Amino acid sequence: MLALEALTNRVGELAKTVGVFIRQEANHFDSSKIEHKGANDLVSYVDKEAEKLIVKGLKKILPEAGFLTEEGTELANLTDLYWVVDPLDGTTNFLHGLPVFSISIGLIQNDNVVLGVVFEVNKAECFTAYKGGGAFCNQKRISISPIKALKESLIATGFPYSLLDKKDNYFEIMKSLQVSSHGLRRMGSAAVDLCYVACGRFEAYYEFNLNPWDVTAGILIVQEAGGIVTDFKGEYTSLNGLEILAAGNIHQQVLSTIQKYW
Ligand code: 2AM
Ligand code: CA
Repeated sequence: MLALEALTNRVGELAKTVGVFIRQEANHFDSSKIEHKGANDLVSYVDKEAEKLIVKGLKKILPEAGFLTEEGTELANLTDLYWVVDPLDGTTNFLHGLPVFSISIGLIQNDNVVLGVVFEVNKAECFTAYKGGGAFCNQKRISISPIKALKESLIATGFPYSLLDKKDNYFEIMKSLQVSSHGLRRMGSAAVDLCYVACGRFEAYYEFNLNPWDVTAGILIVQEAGGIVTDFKGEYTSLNGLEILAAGNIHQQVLSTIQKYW
């Protein structure tokens, strides 16, 4: 049996330490240091260095676990116990000097997320959860928004980088939700979007075509805060991030809108 509470605390401390590094680098970052992984897919030495620090720390905390990491510091090793790491979620914000970016670390045991930590660097908010233990922000218990009406809700989304043949469908969903809610927000860090659903700042968040490291930790944090996370069919989402809808009480209302146009 993993001692999940103690593990979560140690991972939270690690994320905060690496967050200090990222924040320092943010103060003197210049755009000549940006590399392109693909169109719109940016990375810097900060992502890579932060990932090395995280992997080193996690190996000390739980030597037997494998890794799935965005920058590939470790070869993917998806055994019955592995970490899923995004060292910098919201890289585009970071590179443009915008404030919303985070570290996201999840732990998967036998295909279930059992631990999630998201550290939002600029507000220094550490969101944590472990399976069955509730969700927390800086050690204080958090829960989803009590709001039940779509028209009183604030909804987060992203603009997917690859829309394939779904571009018009996606914009129809956005149009519909925009006029029937308090509005839409596009923060640029999926991990932060999920945590903001968990603590009730957003009533819902949906996106398409993400990667596992963007969503793994945040999914558990939403669930432990009382929220629902599904794909666009309304079924439990596997952790690939391809379709994700996370919400509290308005889950069914947003799902219906998505399904009308998807
Ligand atoms: P990243 O910053 O770690 O790359 C923003 O809506 C979300 O999309 C972020 O979580 C961001 O993660 C992710 N993202 C950024 N570029 C992407 C790309 N080219 N393909 C898929 N997801 C991307
Ligand atoms: Ca990243």
